[in-house]
Amino acid sequence: MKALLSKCLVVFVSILSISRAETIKGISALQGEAPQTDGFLRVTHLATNPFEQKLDFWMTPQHSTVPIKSYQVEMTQKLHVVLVSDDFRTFLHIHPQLGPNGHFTITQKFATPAIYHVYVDGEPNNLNHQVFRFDLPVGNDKPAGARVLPPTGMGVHVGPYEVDLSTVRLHSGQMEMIDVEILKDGKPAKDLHPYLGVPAHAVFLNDKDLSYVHVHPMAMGGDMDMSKPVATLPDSASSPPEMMLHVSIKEAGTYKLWLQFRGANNQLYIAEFTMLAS
Ligand SMILES: [Cu+2]
Repeated sequence: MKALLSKCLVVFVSILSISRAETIKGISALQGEAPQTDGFLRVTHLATNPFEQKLDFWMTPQHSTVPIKSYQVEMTQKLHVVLVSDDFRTFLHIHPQLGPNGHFTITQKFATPAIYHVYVDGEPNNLNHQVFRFDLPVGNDKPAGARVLPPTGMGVHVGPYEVDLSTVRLHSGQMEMIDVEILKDGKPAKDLHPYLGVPAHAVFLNDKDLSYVHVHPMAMGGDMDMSKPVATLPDSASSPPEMMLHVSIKEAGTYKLWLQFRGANNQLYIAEFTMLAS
């Protein structure tokens, strides 16, 4: 027993000695908005597996070192984290858990080496959305080079579904409405369910400055009063195949849109579009 303990201790100490941690200050990434807090990420790289990293996020009032402890629950979570590889091919949406010290932590496994752009999106201390971007090298610290966003058209296939938008061309500086329809076997899908309380989640990233826009389509025909907070739906609810996406893009450019929704058997799907904002 004693021998085992000392062996464990040796292994533990050697892991400690080869893991390294660094703190990265976040870049404000919510398009068109000035930040009201600062954001930080402490990442612990474990040399035992470069594709597994411990992530620790926190926000502070500006120019402070004291983590904020209070966050609003939004779309069923206190912090939404989106990770996108530099080539825009990999998209992950995760939810670290808030501890009493104001730190959100999660251990994240990555499948492919890349620089990941990590966006944290939360509403601390009753403020509006604060979004920060961190650039995290995972097993590779070279940028992917120029991102190629091939035109997708207005309809894409994902799993058994076809997702159709009414347009992939937007006008910057104004509120646009995009109809979203999800089909299965050529007919409006009847087996959709909310994901994190809403029919779908839409994240737009600008392919040049990496600015972030996150919106949630609303059920067509439902209560579309945008002045009210969005009511979240339970996972068991059914979700309509027709939705309306209100989005205001502030900068002209090319965007990738990831539209995430939940279909039959609790399965998540991501429909990917290239959008052009003039
Ligand atoms: Cu989320």
